[in-house]
Amino acid sequence: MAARRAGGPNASLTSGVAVALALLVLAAAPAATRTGALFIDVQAATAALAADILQPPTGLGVAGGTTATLTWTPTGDAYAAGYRVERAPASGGSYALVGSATPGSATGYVDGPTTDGTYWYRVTTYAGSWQSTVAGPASAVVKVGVTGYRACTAQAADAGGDANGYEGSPADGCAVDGLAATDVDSGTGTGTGCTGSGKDKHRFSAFGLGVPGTAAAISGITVRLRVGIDATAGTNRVCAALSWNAGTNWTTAQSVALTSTALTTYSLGSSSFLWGRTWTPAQLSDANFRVRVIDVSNSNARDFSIDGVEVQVVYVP
Ligand SMILES: [Ca+2]
Ligand SMILES: [Ca+2]
Repeated sequence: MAARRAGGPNASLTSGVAVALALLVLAAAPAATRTGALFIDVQAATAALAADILQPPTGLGVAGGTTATLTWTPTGDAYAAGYRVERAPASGGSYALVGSATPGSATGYVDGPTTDGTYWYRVTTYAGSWQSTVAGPASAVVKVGVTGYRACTAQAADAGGDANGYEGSPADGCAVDGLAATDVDSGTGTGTGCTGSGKDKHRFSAFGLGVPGTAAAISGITVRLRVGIDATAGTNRVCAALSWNAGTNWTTAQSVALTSTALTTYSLGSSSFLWGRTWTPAQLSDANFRVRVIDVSNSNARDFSIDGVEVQVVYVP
């Protein structure tokens, strides 16, 4: 047999066989082993294969605060592409992927949960579809800014429909206490949109949200309504829009279908939903912030009851 020469036809053939063999080894390796074959020298006269284990990062640490700041020492495997970060509400799981850090020399990741809590993290190294065993878990306490749900303490009917909003015991529409304000035979039209002029509307205010003026950002606003109707036939829903300047301008309304005659709690928005705009703390003050509730039904015989209107704001302290 002729001697092989680097770069010659035989060397190419040998390399090609080695590549094919490497692919076979990788394809055949069960994912659970997290090991594979590494093709280590494509220039040599005879290409070499070596088994290797992709190593996780070491020294995983997490610092708490308004975010969770992860740090680690990178893997020693130069072919690593990056790291996957998983989070769980307890050390035992269940873990879910929250993000990744690249390249393989990366040394950390910042995660921003939107609710207070103790969070557990673990990190794996990846290279293609190849993944290391886990580093961690390690935990940190994250405290974001959250107002808790605050009920309104003032309200007034708006124009539209019967022009009297919740005309029955309107003050009962703020605190959730089982006593409800009523809007009987709501509206003057049969449209089912939130913006129809024939729909009864009522504005609620003075929530005492108390978002500090030093807050760095507003993350989300949730409106919680406790509403009932006299019958569920047809199309029945409640819409809510927000004002940041005492009712001069309003956001696009969000809506929810009403599914029960009993007083039922419905949420609009979320801890990460901003109703289509960027807010400042001052715009959430009692002087400026308003919630407009719009009762919508295709029947003008529909009666609406509202026990409470509450708002929760999540912010970055
Ligand atoms: Ca009314
Ligand atoms: Ca009430």
